[in-house]
Amino acid sequence: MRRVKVSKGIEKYLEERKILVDKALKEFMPEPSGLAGDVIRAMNYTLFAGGKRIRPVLCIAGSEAVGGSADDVVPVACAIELIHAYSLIHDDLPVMDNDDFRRGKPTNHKVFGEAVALLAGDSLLTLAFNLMASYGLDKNGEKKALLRVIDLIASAAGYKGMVGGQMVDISYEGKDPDPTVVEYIHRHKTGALIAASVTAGTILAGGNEEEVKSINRYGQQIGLAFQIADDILNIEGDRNVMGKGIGSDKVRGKITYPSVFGISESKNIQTRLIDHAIESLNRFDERAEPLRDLARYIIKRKG
Ligand code: GRG
Repeated sequence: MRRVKVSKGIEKYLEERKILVDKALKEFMPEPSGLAGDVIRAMNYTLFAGGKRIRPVLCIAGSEAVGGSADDVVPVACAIELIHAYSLIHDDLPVMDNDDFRRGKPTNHKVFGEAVALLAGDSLLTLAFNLMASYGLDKNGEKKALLRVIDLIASAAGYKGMVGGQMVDISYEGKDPDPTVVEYIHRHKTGALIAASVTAGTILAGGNEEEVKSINRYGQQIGLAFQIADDILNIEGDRNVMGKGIGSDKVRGKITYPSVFGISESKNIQTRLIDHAIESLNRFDERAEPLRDLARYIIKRKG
């Protein structure tokens, strides 16, 4: 197995962009108040309970790769993080994965109860679309690109993407490992939103169609590699870094890359995906360097 080297600079890049995203999220999020304050409290709880902010950072990096800036895309990058937070809350519910801990903290329903957690997820999802629509209403011009991005993100989050992947994931629990099914689950459950994040950044920054296509290909490849890395961390990860239980996939009979291909071959597949992702960026100059480093980081991360 070949070792992949991650540049030290990527950690600084991630940290700086994460600070920017966190600041914007704080500005966008409502304070818990009024009769419905409990649901706002629950939304804020998961949104600010840690998290790497990898999807919004990818959105920013997708913009920067074609000469755009973080400012051009921050509202959309934040909207994507709201969608991600919703998916985690719902994923942890007893009717889904029934997890008690995430990011080292009790899951949303453990703190607020199942009904409030369900509503908090629903309102994070809907708030994401409010945020993108009001950004469009504020902006002069470029509305077509924004509508295209909203359409892309809605598809990636819904039955054609994340929800579809989750559907197959839960319906195949306990069934025989199958390579076609596991690829479908991972590309949809996790890969779709990751690919949409980086592609959205490129579209909003005015990337041309060839650039958008290449970035989308890159996103699909790192998206699949990201979930394979998650499968491997569920076996080899450190509970303290992960902030959640290890080994849960096996207990639940989940179809994962290691259950289909074994750990060693899963690592080889990951490395090949990252190589292909980086090749997709051949036509880009040094402004795409963070994307190349993010691809390598995705399979080297510890949590
Ligand atoms: C529609 C009822 C309903 C539920 C939807 C679609 C869905 C629930 C859940 C799928 C989302 C999910 C949990 C995918 C797994 C992807 C994954 C590896 C999540 C963790 O992402 P990180 O590592 O998390 O980016 P942090 O904590 O860094 O934000």
